Amino acid sequence: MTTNADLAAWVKSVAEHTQAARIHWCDGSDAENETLVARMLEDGSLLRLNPQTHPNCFLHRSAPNDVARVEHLTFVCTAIQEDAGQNNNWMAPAEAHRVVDDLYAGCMRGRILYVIPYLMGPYGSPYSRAGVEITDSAYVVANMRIMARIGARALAHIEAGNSFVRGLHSVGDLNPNRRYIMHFPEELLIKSIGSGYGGNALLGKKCHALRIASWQARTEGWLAEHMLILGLEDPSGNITYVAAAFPSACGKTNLAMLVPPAALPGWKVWTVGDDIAWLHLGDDGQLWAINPEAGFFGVAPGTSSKTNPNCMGMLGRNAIYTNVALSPDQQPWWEGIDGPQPAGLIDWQGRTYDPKLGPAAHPNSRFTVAANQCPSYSIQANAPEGVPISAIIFGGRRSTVAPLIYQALDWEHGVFAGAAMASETTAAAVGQVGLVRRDPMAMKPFCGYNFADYWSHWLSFGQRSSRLPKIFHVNWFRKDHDGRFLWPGYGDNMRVLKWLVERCQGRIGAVRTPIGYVPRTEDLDVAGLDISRVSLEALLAIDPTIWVREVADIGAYFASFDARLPSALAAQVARIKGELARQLAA
Ligand code: OXD
Ligand code: MN
Repeated sequence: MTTNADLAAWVKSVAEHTQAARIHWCDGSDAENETLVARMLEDGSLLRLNPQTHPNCFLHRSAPNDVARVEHLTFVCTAIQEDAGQNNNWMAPAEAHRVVDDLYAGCMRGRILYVIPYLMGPYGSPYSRAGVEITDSAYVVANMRIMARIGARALAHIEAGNSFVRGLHSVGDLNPNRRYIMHFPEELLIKSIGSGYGGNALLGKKCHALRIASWQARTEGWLAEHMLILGLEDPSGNITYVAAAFPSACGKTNLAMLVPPAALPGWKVWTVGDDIAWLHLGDDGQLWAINPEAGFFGVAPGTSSKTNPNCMGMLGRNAIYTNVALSPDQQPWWEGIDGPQPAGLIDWQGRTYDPKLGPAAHPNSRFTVAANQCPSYSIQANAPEGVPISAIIFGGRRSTVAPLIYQALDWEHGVFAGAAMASETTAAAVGQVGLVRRDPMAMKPFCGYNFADYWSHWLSFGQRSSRLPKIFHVNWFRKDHDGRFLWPGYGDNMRVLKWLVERCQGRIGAVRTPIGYVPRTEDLDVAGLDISRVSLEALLAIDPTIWVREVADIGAYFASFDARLPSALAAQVARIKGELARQLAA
């Protein structure tokens, strides 16, 4: 129950409309979690994993048609369509309410309605924001308990008079034809039905902390971004904080927890967040970042002690796994995990594993685990003021075109580099994998308003401060002519980050090219790495002929935003085109 009359009235009206059997206000306590887990073990929505090897760990198998975010069923419902922009599906608010409200009618009959008050961001931070999710899924409650700060303190924050985002979620009948993820930014409201999958159902994450928060951030002068946050400690003990945006399933979690190679002694990475950053301009003119989340909802396949030892170090306890495979001794298993594949695997759908039926673990199978279990968790991760960001990284998955790293010439060019980002699609969203699509700032699925206005908002920071972070672009995924990755990636990405830190500290040179500052091959520390000079040159090469095509493509994409496109971005296209033409003519 609550003393907040608006909240009480909303919960009451939802309970009546959905005909929930009863209402449970979540307090986030261990006892509550134990009751919910026991209930889920009984109804089969959770399976207990091996308590010897994985204490307090569980497996959840979602409906096979409900395994990823559904961008085509995700809507931003603003009063004026252009405010949502061509980057979002749009429906008029009144119609959207009607469509989903019809589906909510009676949808919780015989079920418990859980009310989850939650806080996104550290306790006591002026940047933290509250929300309340109503859901009929105990699995959602258990995941929200890990991913956000739920319960009494969040409710107290709301009852103290702070605004909150309302999120209504029901698994409905899990029919994809009756599945919608609706956002009403003008009402600070989310309505989601028909899916129990993470990004569609854990409403604090993508729906609130990105889509609704990005809208709020524009009106209030801050940024809500799809970015990891990490601290890079150099051998002198100095920590440079970096925020990095990559499209889904491009290794953000691995990068956030990177373990530097032994050949770079004295370097260390501290994890603040792996998915979302809220960035505010401080009185000192620096951008300060908090991670609004309290846990990780990471992609399991490919995670191993080689690709992410820190992650493996936190996955053995208190974790919820979704759609991974199961070994005969009840341990979670996925493609790419350490060791040989055990005989007698059960696949993610609960069938005896048969390679003819596909992979054992779903390619978008996940783990949910508390951030404070991470061995590299930063002591600054809960600092109310956040951490000061010295560099922003944009990155994509590109087999060709983009070099291993470049630094933007200035803020305006950096915003261009982010807006022009492109990446090959992955399994994190429903749809064809491996197509190149423009994914500005990795926010294509998550920006709650018109991208053209979003880029103007980014550019406006250039007028507000002269102490903004430097902006870089990276591509770990460049391939050679035979389709082999040129760069080893994972821990060795620290070598690229070392150059970045040294650029921030003004200690290392670079070559000025039309697309930005690129390291000379000798500037990258490849001590102890088996890589040829030819490969290094290929990784750093900028082919002006290919870039002429790339910039034409970027220009055409920008032009589709018509008159709302900020002129500074069109000017960057013209500048780069001109410089490339002069280079080709020389
Ligand atoms: C995620 C995603 O789950 O980006 O973080 O899809
Ligand atoms: Mn993400």
